[in-house]
Amino acid sequence: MADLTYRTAGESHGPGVLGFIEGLPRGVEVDTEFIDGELRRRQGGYGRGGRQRIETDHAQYLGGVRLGHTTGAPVAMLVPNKDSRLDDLERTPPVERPRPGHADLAGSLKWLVPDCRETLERASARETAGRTALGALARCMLRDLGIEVFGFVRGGGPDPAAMSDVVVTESNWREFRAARDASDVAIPDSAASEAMIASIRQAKIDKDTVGGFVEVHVFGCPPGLGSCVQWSDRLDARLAYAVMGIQAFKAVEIGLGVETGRRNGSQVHDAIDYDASRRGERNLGFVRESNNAGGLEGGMTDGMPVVVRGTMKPIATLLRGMPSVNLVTREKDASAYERSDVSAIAAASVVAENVVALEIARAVRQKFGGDSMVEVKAQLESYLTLARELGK
Ligand code: EPS
Repeated sequence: MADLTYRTAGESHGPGVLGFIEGLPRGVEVDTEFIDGELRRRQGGYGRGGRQRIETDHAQYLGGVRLGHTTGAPVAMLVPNKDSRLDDLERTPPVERPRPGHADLAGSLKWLVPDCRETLERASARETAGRTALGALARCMLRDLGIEVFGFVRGGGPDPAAMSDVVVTESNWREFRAARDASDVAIPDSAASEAMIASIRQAKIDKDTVGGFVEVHVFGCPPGLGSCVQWSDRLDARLAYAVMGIQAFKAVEIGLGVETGRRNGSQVHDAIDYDASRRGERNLGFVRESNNAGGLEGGMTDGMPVVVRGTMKPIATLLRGMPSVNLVTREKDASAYERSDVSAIAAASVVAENVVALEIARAVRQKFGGDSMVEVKAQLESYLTLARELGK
Protein backbone atom coordinates (compact mmCIF):
# COMPACT_ATOMS: atom_id res chain seq x y z
CA MET A 1 0.00 0.00 0.00
CA ALA A 2 1.71 3.22 1.04
CA ASP A 3 5.19 1.86 0.52
CA LEU A 4 7.37 1.96 -2.51
CA THR A 5 9.42 -0.96 -3.78
CA TYR A 6 11.40 -1.43 -6.95
CA ARG A 7 13.34 -4.18 -8.75
CA THR A 8 15.19 -4.60 -12.00
CA ALA A 9 15.92 -7.50 -14.35
CA GLY A 10 18.02 -7.96 -17.48
CA GLU A 11 21.54 -8.71 -18.67
CA SER A 12 24.04 -6.32 -20.24
CA HIS A 13 23.82 -8.04 -23.64
CA GLY A 14 20.30 -9.48 -23.29
CA PRO A 15 17.22 -7.98 -24.95
CA GLY A 16 16.95 -5.13 -22.44
CA VAL A 17 16.82 -3.87 -18.87
CA LEU A 18 13.48 -3.99 -17.05
CA GLY A 19 12.47 -1.79 -14.13
CA PHE A 20 9.45 -2.48 -11.93
CA ILE A 21 8.14 -0.05 -9.34
CA GLU A 22 5.15 -0.49 -7.08
CA GLY A 23 3.60 2.10 -4.78
CA LEU A 24 3.48 5.32 -6.77
CA PRO A 25 0.13 7.09 -6.31
CA ARG A 26 -2.29 7.74 -9.16
CA GLY A 27 -1.75 10.98 -11.01
CA VAL A 28 2.04 11.33 -11.23
CA GLU A 29 2.62 13.15 -14.54
CA VAL A 30 5.14 11.00 -16.41
CA ASP A 31 7.65 13.44 -17.92
CA THR A 32 9.05 11.12 -20.58
CA GLU A 33 11.46 13.78 -21.87
CA PHE A 34 12.93 14.20 -18.39
CA ILE A 35 13.18 10.42 -17.87
CA ASP A 36 14.85 9.83 -21.24
CA GLY A 37 17.07 12.86 -20.50
CA GLU A 38 18.30 11.16 -17.33
CA LEU A 39 18.97 7.98 -19.33
CA ARG A 40 20.96 10.05 -21.83
CA ARG A 41 22.96 11.71 -19.06
CA ARG A 42 23.73 8.30 -17.59
CA GLN A 43 25.19 7.21 -20.92
CA GLY A 44 27.56 10.16 -21.06
CA GLY A 45 30.79 11.33 -19.51
CA TYR A 46 34.42 11.39 -20.54
CA GLY A 47 35.98 7.94 -20.19
CA ARG A 48 33.03 5.86 -21.36
CA GLY A 49 33.78 3.00 -23.76
CA GLY A 50 32.42 1.99 -27.17
CA ARG A 51 29.12 0.59 -25.86
CA GLN A 52 27.56 4.00 -25.42
CA ARG A 53 28.00 4.78 -29.11
CA ILE A 54 25.79 1.77 -29.84
CA GLU A 55 22.97 2.45 -27.37
CA THR A 56 20.44 5.31 -27.34
CA ASP A 57 18.58 4.51 -24.14
CA HIS A 58 14.88 5.20 -24.03
CA ALA A 59 12.20 3.95 -21.60
CA GLN A 60 9.09 2.12 -22.77
CA TYR A 61 6.13 1.81 -20.39
CA LEU A 62 4.64 -1.67 -20.21
CA GLY A 63 2.18 -1.11 -17.37
CA GLY A 64 0.85 1.36 -14.81
CA VAL A 65 0.81 4.42 -17.09
CA ARG A 66 -2.20 5.72 -19.01
CA LEU A 67 -2.54 8.98 -20.96
CA GLY A 68 0.74 10.25 -19.57
CA HIS A 69 0.10 9.67 -15.86
CA THR A 70 0.48 6.83 -13.38
CA THR A 71 -2.70 4.91 -12.59
CA GLY A 72 -1.68 3.67 -9.13
CA ALA A 73 -0.89 0.21 -10.52
CA PRO A 74 2.69 -1.16 -10.62
CA VAL A 75 4.77 0.49 -13.35
CA ALA A 76 6.93 -1.69 -15.59
CA MET A 77 9.56 0.01 -17.74
CA LEU A 78 11.78 -1.48 -20.45
CA VAL A 79 15.03 0.02 -21.72
CA PRO A 80 15.85 -2.11 -24.79
CA ASN A 81 19.48 -3.07 -25.55
CA LYS A 82 20.65 -2.61 -29.12
CA ASP A 83 23.79 -4.65 -28.42
CA SER A 84 21.79 -7.80 -27.69
CA ARG A 85 23.79 -11.02 -28.28
CA LEU A 86 23.64 -13.02 -25.06
CA ASP A 87 23.08 -16.42 -26.72
CA ASP A 88 25.56 -15.85 -29.56
CA LEU A 89 28.60 -17.79 -28.33
CA GLU A 90 30.84 -16.43 -31.09
CA ARG A 91 30.19 -12.80 -30.25
CA THR A 92 29.77 -13.38 -26.52
CA PRO A 93 32.31 -16.10 -25.70
CA PRO A 94 32.97 -17.66 -22.28
CA VAL A 95 35.17 -15.66 -19.87
CA GLU A 96 37.47 -17.94 -17.85
CA ARG A 97 40.07 -15.50 -16.51
CA PRO A 98 38.29 -13.53 -13.75
CA ARG A 99 39.00 -9.80 -13.39
CA PRO A 100 40.12 -8.87 -9.86
CA GLY A 101 37.58 -6.40 -8.47
CA HIS A 102 34.74 -7.56 -10.75
CA ALA A 103 32.03 -10.05 -9.70
CA ASP A 104 33.66 -12.71 -11.93
CA LEU A 105 35.44 -14.98 -9.42
CA ALA A 106 32.95 -14.69 -6.55
CA GLY A 107 30.05 -15.36 -8.95
CA SER A 108 31.72 -18.36 -10.59
CA LEU A 109 32.38 -19.87 -7.17
CA LYS A 110 28.85 -19.04 -5.98
CA TRP A 111 26.99 -20.57 -8.95
CA LEU A 112 29.62 -23.22 -9.71
CA VAL A 113 30.10 -22.09 -13.33
CA PRO A 114 33.65 -21.70 -14.71
CA ASP A 115 32.32 -19.30 -17.37
CA CYS A 116 32.24 -15.87 -15.67
CA ARG A 117 29.97 -14.61 -18.45
CA GLU A 118 26.78 -15.56 -16.62
CA THR A 119 27.77 -13.56 -13.57
CA LEU A 120 29.22 -10.54 -15.33
CA GLU A 121 26.23 -10.06 -17.61
CA ARG A 122 23.95 -9.38 -14.65
CA ALA A 123 26.61 -7.72 -12.46
CA SER A 124 27.29 -5.21 -15.26
CA ALA A 125 26.46 -1.57 -14.62
CA ARG A 126 24.20 -1.72 -17.67
CA GLU A 127 21.54 -2.62 -15.08
CA THR A 128 21.69 0.93 -13.72
CA ALA A 129 19.75 2.10 -16.79
CA GLY A 130 16.76 0.44 -15.08
CA ARG A 131 17.30 2.11 -11.72
CA THR A 132 17.88 5.46 -13.39
CA ALA A 133 14.58 5.22 -15.30
CA LEU A 134 12.71 4.23 -12.11
CA GLY A 135 14.34 6.99 -10.06
CA ALA A 136 13.57 9.59 -12.71
CA LEU A 137 9.91 8.49 -12.63
CA ALA A 138 9.88 8.79 -8.82
CA ARG A 139 11.30 12.30 -9.24
CA CYS A 140 8.26 13.26 -11.32
CA MET A 141 6.31 12.76 -8.07
CA LEU A 142 8.91 14.47 -5.87
CA ARG A 143 9.15 17.58 -8.07
CA ASP A 144 5.37 17.99 -7.83
CA LEU A 145 5.81 18.04 -4.03
CA GLY A 146 8.56 20.68 -4.20
CA ILE A 147 11.44 18.22 -3.69
CA GLU A 148 14.45 18.49 -6.06
CA VAL A 149 17.45 16.17 -6.32
CA PHE A 150 20.86 17.30 -7.59
CA GLY A 151 23.79 14.95 -8.14
CA PHE A 152 27.28 15.69 -9.40
CA VAL A 153 30.86 14.46 -9.29
CA ARG A 154 32.99 15.98 -6.53
CA GLY A 155 36.20 14.66 -8.13
CA GLY A 156 38.43 11.62 -8.06
CA GLY A 157 41.50 9.86 -9.30
CA PRO A 158 45.06 10.35 -8.05
CA ASP A 159 45.39 14.11 -8.78
CA PRO A 160 44.28 16.29 -5.80
CA ALA A 161 43.52 19.11 -8.28
CA ALA A 162 40.67 16.94 -9.58
CA MET A 163 38.70 17.49 -6.33
CA SER A 164 36.30 20.40 -6.32
CA ASP A 165 35.55 22.43 -3.18
CA VAL A 166 32.34 24.05 -4.45
CA VAL A 167 29.78 24.75 -1.72
CA VAL A 168 26.34 23.75 -2.96
CA THR A 169 23.33 25.36 -1.26
CA GLU A 170 19.59 25.59 -1.73
CA SER A 171 20.00 28.99 -3.39
CA ASN A 172 22.86 28.23 -5.80
CA TRP A 173 22.37 24.62 -6.88
CA ARG A 174 20.71 25.46 -10.19
CA GLU A 175 23.82 27.42 -11.24
CA PHE A 176 25.96 24.45 -10.28
CA ARG A 177 23.66 22.19 -12.25
CA ALA A 178 24.38 24.30 -15.35
CA ALA A 179 28.13 24.10 -14.59
CA ARG A 180 27.85 20.33 -14.08
CA ASP A 181 26.08 19.94 -17.41
CA ALA A 182 28.85 21.91 -19.10
CA SER A 183 31.47 19.48 -17.73
CA ASP A 184 32.33 16.20 -19.47
CA VAL A 185 32.84 14.60 -16.06
CA ALA A 186 29.86 16.21 -14.27
CA ILE A 187 32.11 18.31 -11.97
CA PRO A 188 30.57 21.80 -11.53
CA ASP A 189 34.00 23.45 -11.36
CA SER A 190 36.02 23.94 -14.55
CA ALA A 191 39.53 23.63 -13.02
CA ALA A 192 38.74 20.36 -11.19
CA SER A 193 36.88 19.11 -14.24
CA GLU A 194 39.92 19.67 -16.50
CA ALA A 195 42.22 17.94 -14.00
CA MET A 196 39.85 14.96 -13.81
CA ILE A 197 39.66 14.70 -17.60
CA ALA A 198 43.49 14.77 -17.74
CA SER A 199 43.64 11.93 -15.18
CA ILE A 200 41.22 9.82 -17.19
CA ARG A 201 43.12 10.55 -20.42
CA GLN A 202 46.37 9.45 -18.75
CA ALA A 203 44.74 6.30 -17.35
CA LYS A 204 43.56 5.40 -20.84
CA ILE A 205 47.14 5.73 -22.12
CA ASP A 206 48.34 3.59 -19.21
CA LYS A 207 45.55 1.03 -19.92
CA ASP A 208 44.28 1.74 -16.41
CA THR A 209 40.98 2.98 -14.88
CA VAL A 210 39.79 5.82 -12.58
CA GLY A 211 37.15 6.01 -9.81
CA GLY A 212 35.88 8.98 -7.84
CA PHE A 213 33.39 10.63 -5.53
CA VAL A 214 29.77 11.50 -6.28
CA GLU A 215 27.52 13.73 -4.21
CA VAL A 216 23.75 14.10 -4.09
CA HIS A 217 21.83 16.98 -2.48
CA VAL A 218 18.07 16.83 -1.94
CA PHE A 219 16.25 20.14 -1.47
CA GLY A 220 12.73 20.65 -0.18
CA CYS A 221 12.30 17.56 1.99
CA PRO A 222 9.76 18.18 4.75
CA PRO A 223 10.97 17.23 8.24
CA GLY A 224 10.09 13.81 9.57
CA LEU A 225 10.84 11.55 6.59
CA GLY A 226 12.28 8.27 7.85
CA SER A 227 12.06 7.22 11.50
CA CYS A 228 14.20 6.62 14.59
CA VAL A 229 11.95 3.88 15.98
CA GLN A 230 13.40 1.00 13.99
CA TRP A 231 16.92 0.70 12.54
CA SER A 232 15.62 -0.36 9.16
CA ASP A 233 13.41 2.72 8.86
CA ARG A 234 16.25 5.19 9.43
CA LEU A 235 16.46 7.19 6.23
CA ASP A 236 20.24 7.58 6.43
CA ALA A 237 20.50 3.78 6.57
CA ARG A 238 18.14 3.41 3.61
CA LEU A 239 20.13 5.95 1.60
CA ALA A 240 23.40 4.21 2.39
CA TYR A 241 21.87 0.88 1.35
CA ALA A 242 20.68 2.30 -1.97
CA VAL A 243 23.94 4.09 -2.81
CA MET A 244 26.13 1.16 -1.71
CA GLY A 245 23.98 -0.99 -3.98
CA ILE A 246 25.36 0.78 -7.05
CA GLN A 247 27.97 -1.30 -8.88
CA ALA A 248 31.56 -0.52 -7.80
CA PHE A 249 30.62 1.66 -4.79
CA LYS A 250 32.83 1.07 -1.75
CA ALA A 251 31.80 3.80 0.72
CA VAL A 252 28.86 6.07 1.55
CA GLU A 253 28.81 9.15 3.77
CA ILE A 254 26.03 11.40 5.01
CA GLY A 255 26.80 15.11 5.53
CA LEU A 256 30.23 15.57 7.10
CA GLY A 257 30.54 11.76 7.10
CA VAL A 258 33.94 10.26 7.92
CA GLU A 259 35.27 13.63 9.16
CA THR A 260 32.85 13.60 12.15
CA GLY A 261 35.08 10.99 13.77
CA ARG A 262 37.96 13.45 13.92
CA ARG A 263 36.14 16.38 15.56
CA ASN A 264 34.64 17.11 18.96
CA GLY A 265 30.85 17.40 19.27
CA SER A 266 30.83 21.21 19.40
CA GLN A 267 32.54 21.21 15.99
CA VAL A 268 30.13 18.70 14.47
CA HIS A 269 26.55 19.37 15.58
CA ASP A 270 24.53 22.05 13.82
CA ALA A 271 23.28 24.72 16.29
CA ILE A 272 19.51 25.33 16.14
CA ASP A 273 18.00 28.80 15.74
CA TYR A 274 14.49 30.04 14.90
CA ASP A 275 13.60 32.66 12.31
CA ALA A 276 9.86 33.32 12.08
CA SER A 277 10.28 34.96 8.67
CA ARG A 278 11.34 31.57 7.28
CA ARG A 279 8.36 29.57 8.62
CA GLY A 280 7.15 29.07 5.06
CA GLU A 281 10.27 27.09 4.13
CA ARG A 282 10.56 23.35 4.58
CA ASN A 283 12.69 23.97 7.69
CA LEU A 284 9.57 25.63 9.18
CA GLY A 285 11.79 28.43 10.50
CA PHE A 286 14.16 26.13 12.44
CA VAL A 287 17.35 27.34 10.79
CA ARG A 288 20.92 26.01 11.07
CA GLU A 289 24.10 27.80 9.99
CA SER A 290 25.82 24.54 9.17
CA ASN A 291 24.54 21.22 7.84
CA ASN A 292 27.12 18.70 9.02
CA ALA A 293 24.28 16.27 9.73
CA GLY A 294 23.46 16.23 6.01
CA GLY A 295 19.81 16.92 6.77
CA LEU A 296 19.38 13.73 8.81
CA GLU A 297 19.19 13.47 12.61
CA GLY A 298 17.99 10.27 14.27
CA GLY A 299 17.46 8.81 10.81
CA MET A 300 14.84 11.49 10.05
CA THR A 301 14.93 14.56 7.83
CA ASP A 302 15.27 17.77 9.86
CA GLY A 303 14.29 20.30 7.17
CA MET A 304 17.86 20.93 5.97
CA PRO A 305 19.04 19.62 2.57
CA VAL A 306 19.88 15.92 2.55
CA VAL A 307 23.52 15.37 1.53
CA VAL A 308 24.84 11.94 0.52
CA ARG A 309 28.32 11.13 -0.84
CA GLY A 310 29.45 7.90 -2.42
CA THR A 311 32.86 6.56 -3.41
CA MET A 312 33.22 4.55 -6.59
CA LYS A 313 36.29 2.37 -7.04
CA PRO A 314 38.08 2.36 -10.42
CA ILE A 315 36.46 0.04 -13.01
CA ALA A 316 37.68 -3.55 -12.66
CA THR A 317 38.24 -4.16 -16.38
CA LEU A 318 41.81 -3.02 -17.12
CA LEU A 319 43.07 -3.09 -20.70
CA ARG A 320 46.50 -4.02 -19.31
CA GLY A 321 44.93 -6.86 -17.27
CA MET A 322 45.67 -7.87 -13.68
CA PRO A 323 47.28 -11.05 -12.35
CA SER A 324 44.64 -13.78 -12.33
CA VAL A 325 44.11 -17.50 -12.79
CA ASN A 326 42.33 -19.45 -15.54
CA LEU A 327 39.36 -21.15 -13.86
CA VAL A 328 39.61 -24.23 -16.12
CA THR A 329 43.39 -24.84 -16.27
CA ARG A 330 44.19 -23.18 -12.88
CA GLU A 331 47.25 -21.69 -14.63
CA LYS A 332 48.33 -18.13 -13.86
CA ASP A 333 47.15 -15.74 -16.56
CA ALA A 334 46.27 -12.06 -17.03
CA SER A 335 42.59 -11.26 -16.40
CA ALA A 336 40.30 -11.17 -19.42
CA TYR A 337 39.61 -7.90 -21.22
CA GLU A 338 36.06 -7.06 -22.17
CA ARG A 339 35.24 -3.82 -23.96
CA SER A 340 34.69 -1.41 -21.08
CA ASP A 341 34.94 2.13 -19.72
CA VAL A 342 38.08 3.86 -18.39
CA SER A 343 35.87 5.80 -15.99
CA ALA A 344 32.11 5.82 -15.46
CA ILE A 345 32.13 8.35 -12.63
CA ALA A 346 29.87 10.86 -14.42
CA ALA A 347 27.35 8.10 -15.11
CA ALA A 348 27.60 6.94 -11.49
CA SER A 349 26.58 10.41 -10.30
CA VAL A 350 23.38 10.15 -12.37
CA VAL A 351 22.65 6.72 -10.93
CA ALA A 352 23.30 7.95 -7.37
CA GLU A 353 21.01 10.93 -7.93
CA ASN A 354 18.20 8.63 -9.01
CA VAL A 355 18.56 5.91 -6.37
CA VAL A 356 18.61 8.60 -3.68
CA ALA A 357 15.38 9.92 -5.22
CA LEU A 358 13.82 6.46 -4.93
CA GLU A 359 14.56 6.31 -1.18
CA ILE A 360 13.22 9.83 -0.61
CA ALA A 361 10.10 8.91 -2.59
CA ARG A 362 9.69 5.77 -0.49
CA ALA A 363 9.93 7.77 2.74
CA VAL A 364 7.39 10.28 1.38
CA ARG A 365 4.97 7.44 0.57
CA GLN A 366 5.40 6.00 4.05
CA LYS A 367 4.79 9.30 5.83
CA PHE A 368 1.98 10.78 3.78
CA GLY A 369 0.18 7.74 2.33
CA GLY A 370 -2.68 8.45 -0.06
CA ASP A 371 -3.77 6.75 -3.27
CA SER A 372 -3.65 9.76 -5.56
CA MET A 373 -1.33 12.75 -5.97
CA VAL A 374 -4.19 15.04 -4.91
CA GLU A 375 -4.37 13.17 -1.62
CA VAL A 376 -0.58 13.09 -1.12
CA LYS A 377 -0.33 16.86 -1.65
CA ALA A 378 -3.20 17.51 0.76
CA GLN A 379 -1.55 15.30 3.41
CA LEU A 380 1.79 17.08 2.99
CA GLU A 381 0.19 20.52 3.34
CA SER A 382 -1.84 19.44 6.35
CA TYR A 383 1.29 18.06 8.05
CA LEU A 384 3.29 21.25 7.36
CA THR A 385 0.46 23.36 8.84
CA LEU A 386 0.41 21.24 12.00
CA ALA A 387 4.20 21.28 12.32
CA ARG A 388 4.30 25.09 12.02
CA GLU A 389 1.93 25.21 15.03
CA LEU A 390 4.17 22.94 17.15
CA GLY A 391 4.10 24.04 20.81
CA LYS A 392 1.49 26.77 20.22
C1 EPS B 1 30.28 -2.95 -18.10
C2 EPS B 1 30.95 -3.10 -19.33
C3 EPS B 1 30.67 -2.22 -20.48
C4 EPS B 1 30.08 -0.93 -19.96
C5 EPS B 1 28.85 -1.34 -19.18
C6 EPS B 1 29.30 -1.89 -17.88
O1 EPS B 1 29.72 -2.76 -21.38
P1 EPS B 1 30.15 -3.59 -22.66
O2 EPS B 1 30.71 -4.86 -22.12
O3 EPS B 1 28.90 -3.82 -23.49
O4 EPS B 1 31.16 -2.77 -23.40
O5 EPS B 1 29.84 0.03 -20.95
O6 EPS B 1 27.97 -0.30 -18.96
C7 EPS B 1 26.90 -0.18 -19.82
C8 EPS B 1 26.68 -0.93 -20.89
C9 EPS B 1 25.99 0.88 -19.43
O7 EPS B 1 25.02 1.13 -20.18
O8 EPS B 1 26.24 1.51 -18.39
C10 EPS B 1 30.53 -3.86 -16.98
O9 EPS B 1 31.19 -4.88 -17.17
O10 EPS B 1 30.07 -3.61 -15.86
